[in-house]
Amino acid sequence: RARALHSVGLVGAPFSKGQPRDGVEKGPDLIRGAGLVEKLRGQGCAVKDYGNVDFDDVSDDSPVGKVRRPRTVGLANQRLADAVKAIKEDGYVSVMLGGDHSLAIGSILGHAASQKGLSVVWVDAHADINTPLTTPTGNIHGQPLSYLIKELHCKIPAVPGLSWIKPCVSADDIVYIGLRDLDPGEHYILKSLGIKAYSMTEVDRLGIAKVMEETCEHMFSRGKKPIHLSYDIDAIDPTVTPATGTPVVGGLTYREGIYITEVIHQTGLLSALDMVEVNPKRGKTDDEIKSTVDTAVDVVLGCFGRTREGSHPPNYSVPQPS
Ligand code: NNH
Ligand code: MN
Ligand code: MN
Ligand code: MN
Repeated sequence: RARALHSVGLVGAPFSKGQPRDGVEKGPDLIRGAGLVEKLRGQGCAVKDYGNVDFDDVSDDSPVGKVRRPRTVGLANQRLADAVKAIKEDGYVSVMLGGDHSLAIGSILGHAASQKGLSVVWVDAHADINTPLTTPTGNIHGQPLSYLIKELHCKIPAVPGLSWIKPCVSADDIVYIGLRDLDPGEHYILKSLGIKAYSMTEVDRLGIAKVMEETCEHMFSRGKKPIHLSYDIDAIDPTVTPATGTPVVGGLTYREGIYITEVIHQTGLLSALDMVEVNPKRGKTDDEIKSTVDTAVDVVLGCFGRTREGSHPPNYSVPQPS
């Protein structure tokens, strides 16, 4: 091929301290082990693997109010933000393999540092918008967006390890897809900030095609900005992707989950992707783990032009019998 169709900069973030269950730090190496890089190259992408970010434990990291491990999570996200910023400055679409969803803090901040403004598409069973004061669990993977949204900044108390975070997205720049398990504070925040959200009810009512059409309309209504797609594997139904920390029944089908990526690819605006919350230790069998990891791989491939109708190289010709 003369020219790569997409330039992908891959970074692994083997980090689990945004939530209490181990295993999610194994996500990056498992997803690579399922052939992600080879498959991306096979569909015409130029891929640079930046390897895994090195994370340090902060030894004395006692909870602050309800918030668990704020210094460890804060430091990890500073490291990740630098890595993603460097990938963007090198000219790649950033692909961050988690790890838990607290990593969206660093991924989005690093991405935002290299662009004027972003649209964020958050595909998840959960809204991940609890503040340090609304969180029922204290787990930061349920809070990342609260630190990143300008309109919420006045509701965020100073928490050691996290106070460096400067909000970089507006409530209007976010679209949720797949929601079905929100805490009361989260539901209030979504309604009061008027954040665009397609819960599973809207997916049922409208169908995924209309949901994506409206998602694009909403994003493009105020100019075409680079897209940050933050994809929590638990958005997809646990019959398909059971190996995740907080599975919720009634999720997206495999087909709906992939269709989202096909439409995002077609916009030509995808600038960064997070693929998070794959946790092999939460799979009951090898088949459960494999189905989860393979689906995560397919989500990434869909974002970079894999089509279910098939494809052929531009210079293809049917062999002639001689
Ligand atoms: N809303 C809950 C919390 O804040 C659960 C979050 N869990 C997730 N989010 N997996 O995607 O702790
Ligand atoms: Mn999440
Ligand atoms: Mn989730
Ligand atoms: Mn393409």
